[in-house]
Amino acid sequence: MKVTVLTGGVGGAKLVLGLMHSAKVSSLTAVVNTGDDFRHLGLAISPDIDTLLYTLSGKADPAQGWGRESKTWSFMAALKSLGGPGWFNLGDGDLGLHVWRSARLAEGATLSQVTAQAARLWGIAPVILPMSDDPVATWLDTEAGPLAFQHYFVEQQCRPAVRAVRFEGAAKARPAPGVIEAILAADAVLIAPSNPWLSVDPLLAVPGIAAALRETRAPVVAVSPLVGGKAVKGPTSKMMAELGLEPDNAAIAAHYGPVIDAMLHDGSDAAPPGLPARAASTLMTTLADKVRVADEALTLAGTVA
Ligand code: FO1
Repeated sequence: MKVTVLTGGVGGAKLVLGLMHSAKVSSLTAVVNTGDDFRHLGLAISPDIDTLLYTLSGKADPAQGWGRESKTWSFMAALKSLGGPGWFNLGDGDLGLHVWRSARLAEGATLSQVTAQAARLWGIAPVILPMSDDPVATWLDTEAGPLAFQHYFVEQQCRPAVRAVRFEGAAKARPAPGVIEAILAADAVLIAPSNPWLSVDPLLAVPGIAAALRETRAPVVAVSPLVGGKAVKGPTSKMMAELGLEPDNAAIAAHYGPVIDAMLHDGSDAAPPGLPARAASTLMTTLADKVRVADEALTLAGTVA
């Protein structure tokens, strides 16, 4: 089965890893959120692409999910000793990717090209596509004023109440080469259990992507990020409350609207009304869990095809 998955963040990378190991999947394309991307200390950081590259090549730090395993922190210690910013942690091993990417972009390569090159060099078989090669930046309007995504997520630890989320540059961004084709040519399209408002909406804000999801003949299945009314990681349910929504699958399904055809959700939560749905245990701790959740989502896709 040819599968395309829209993903962002740590939860999304777990599902993509499960899909990569699923016997049902013959070819896999991951379209990745780049709204979290930013320039930090002159470096081009693409956190969700980094997380996927590390996860699929077996390099991810297993405890935190992001960043490279076996970290040493000499760079951060030196930076802090000079009064440099210490809120965003770059392990010594992570710097290799960030410095290399920044140099390749400065030479004129696109983010798609740099990402494909890293995937090839690290032996990753699935195709990894940024949602766009054009800059898109997620901003949050909060009770503490406007915050760029990483300042909200990492520096402020998601504390300020969110009033609105916006994606700067999205209206003018073009889908990266291959994104629309991967959605239209798939047998099944999945939306990973990433935060719908922070990690999936940036993808849907790039002109052409939501239209392709509506147009594709493939069933589009969202995997809910909720387990027992809460996200496994991150601020999804807190944000939903701040936006005046119930933290449930009905609100998530309503948010995605006509873009999705079905939802896989955890058995501890109610199904969204009026939408084909399947309940399963969606907690992805072991590799076997990840493959099982991937297979459950594809089984559901098969029933709505
Ligand atoms: N997440 C954190 O919570 N703290 C960090 O210091 C941090 C550093 C970091 C460096 C490189 C990178 O690729 C990701 C990093 N992340 C960090 C994760 C990042 O904030 C992601 O955007 C979130 O996990 C949301 O997807």
